[in-house]
Amino acid sequence: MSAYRRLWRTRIGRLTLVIGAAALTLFALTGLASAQVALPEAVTEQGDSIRTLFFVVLAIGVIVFIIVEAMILWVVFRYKRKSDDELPTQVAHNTTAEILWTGIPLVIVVVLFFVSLFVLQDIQAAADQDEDVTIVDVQGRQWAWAFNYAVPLGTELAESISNDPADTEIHLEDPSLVVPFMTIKLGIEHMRVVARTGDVVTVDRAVNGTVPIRHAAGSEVMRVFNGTDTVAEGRLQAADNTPIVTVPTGQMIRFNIASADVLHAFYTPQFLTKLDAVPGRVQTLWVRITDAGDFISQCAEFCGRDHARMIYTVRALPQGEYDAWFEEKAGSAPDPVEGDFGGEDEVEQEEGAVGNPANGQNLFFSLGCNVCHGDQGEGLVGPTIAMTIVPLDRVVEQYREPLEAMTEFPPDQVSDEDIADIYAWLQTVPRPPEADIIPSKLAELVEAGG
Ligand code: HEC
Ligand SMILES: [Cu+2]
Repeated sequence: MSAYRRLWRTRIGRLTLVIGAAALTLFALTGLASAQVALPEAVTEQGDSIRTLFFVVLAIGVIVFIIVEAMILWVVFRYKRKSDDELPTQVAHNTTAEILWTGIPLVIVVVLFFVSLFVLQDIQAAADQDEDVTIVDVQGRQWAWAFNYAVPLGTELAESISNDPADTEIHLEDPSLVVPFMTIKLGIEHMRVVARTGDVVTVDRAVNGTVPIRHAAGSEVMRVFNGTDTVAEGRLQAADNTPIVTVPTGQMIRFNIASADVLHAFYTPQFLTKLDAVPGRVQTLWVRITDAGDFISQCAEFCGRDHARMIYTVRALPQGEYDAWFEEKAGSAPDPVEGDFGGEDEVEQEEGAVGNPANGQNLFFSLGCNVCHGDQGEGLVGPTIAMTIVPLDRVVEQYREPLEAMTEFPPDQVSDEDIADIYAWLQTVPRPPEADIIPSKLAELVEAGG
């Protein structure tokens, strides 16, 4: 200790100590880099731009900091009071200094303004007209994510429709291509087919959190399919057990981000950017991913009780692997359906089933069951629930007190009758082939209990 005290007595010694302590502190702080306090490596072109901008700003900041601190220290030591009767020279005005301390910051701010503007343009730029683009419709809702993709249905809109959500009757060049419960897409708007009478197709508009917009005759009609994968079924919490959105590397990707209820945010740290999912509008995030891999992501806008469960994974595959994945997921278009369908009376009712299946079907989508169980109850993050063997009273219990990761539905939100209606509808929906069944713990429990 006394060695330091001796050093502190001389001016040069004190300077050495102060600078030494500062250097040690900075050195200690470098340890934070490995603790992920630093910016993650970017895996997108847009993220690279943001990262570069960050370091440009940081470098300017560090240079300004060092100069200012050095000057402060210099003034403190150079002009400290040496004796009581000796005052330093008093300076009242210095035009050069004033021009400098106004001019230099002005130049820095103007430079930063333009650099940021260029980066902003860079990261908001859409794909070129002739470029191939992968479009993923992202839907956030309390408390899950669904990732939808679309393929051309092979028909066009025959007459324009307005942006009025009450405008629900549409005409297609070939209406037989739409089948019951199918979700179609026009522009960015999702619509669910609920009925068809003659060639009038009745749709529920702006589902999945999209907004109603005007569509001109001749607009291409797409068939939407849920492309959400999961690492393992039945759970949402664990980071290795999340919904997966699959995308290609190298290609421009357009994420259309929507919310069915409250604010959520689509946030992948390695993209170095995040975008809110805002109810009533569809936001666009463009990225071009450069590195293949799985990137753990998380809803980044507090959205209620189970916000922490809204983890998801962005899986970037090389183009070839992605194409194979897409083809398998998209499957083939369902066979055309002749004649009318839909409306309350026409939904087939299994013998002995209770409840109103048409109401059940509407509830299934409006409550967001499809986000976790798939549009046909085929199972996704949650188990397969089409034609379940679990009896209705046990299913009611599941809504009120879920076994594990399912959202809880109290009676004021979904009545017992509503549950019976959903159950009735699910009993009319064909089960997927045995190989694709997502196993149900509840069914196991019920079977074990006899
Ligand atoms: C956040 C995702 C999520 C949502 C939303 C959700 N579920 Fe579930 N559901 C699950 C999971 C996961 C399970 C497996 C058991 C558990 O974790 O509670 C499950 C289990 C079930 C079961 C028991 C099935 C069995 O055989 O084991 C039924 C029935 C069911 N859900 C119906 C529904 C209905 C109907 C809705 C809409 C009102 C709904 N779920 C909404 C995730 C969800
Ligand atoms: Cu959220």
